[in-house]
Amino acid sequence: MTDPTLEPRSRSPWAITSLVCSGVVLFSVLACVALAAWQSEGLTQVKVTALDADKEPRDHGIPLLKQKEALPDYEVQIVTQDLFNHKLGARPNQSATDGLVWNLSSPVAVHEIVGIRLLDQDQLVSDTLVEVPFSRQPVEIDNYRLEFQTAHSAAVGVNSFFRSPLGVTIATAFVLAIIVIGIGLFL
Ligand SMILES: [Ca+2]
Ligand SMILES: [Ca+2]
Repeated sequence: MTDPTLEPRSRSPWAITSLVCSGVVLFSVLACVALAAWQSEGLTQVKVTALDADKEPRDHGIPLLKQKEALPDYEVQIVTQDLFNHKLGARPNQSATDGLVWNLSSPVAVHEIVGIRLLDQDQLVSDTLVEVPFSRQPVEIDNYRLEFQTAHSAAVGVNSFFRSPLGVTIATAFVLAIIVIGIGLFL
């Protein structure tokens, strides 16, 4: 790589170092863009459909008493690699036979998702009904069909870049290269 603005005769060790550092900066920026684009797919919507209303959980089985309240209280959680539970909230007293939809206000990167969990919320401990890995195809398990929608976004890509060890390494190389170039300018 030759830079016409640099005269070979006057090239000091610092000039070579800054040239190398400029290369590192350029490479880091390109790697950031490439990795961010590659990891930019985020989960935006979860749809849950119960296949058989008779098999949905109920809070009690007493006839005529509070039939509306007895309906299931579905809740969806997204579990990510850092074992963080993204709680999407509950839908109290609603059957899922017509399909219930949860939209994510901030999409979760799909490559970070370990599982998508459907629960029936309860006053003490919510019961996990099913848990499935992320899938681009609809998943049918037990009494439920789960469908997922995704979208690509720069925010998801950049966030997951800075959370990955490779991203942190590249960002560190970028910062060090900038510091070295900065020192070189003052010498
Ligand atoms: Ca209920
Ligand atoms: Ca319940």
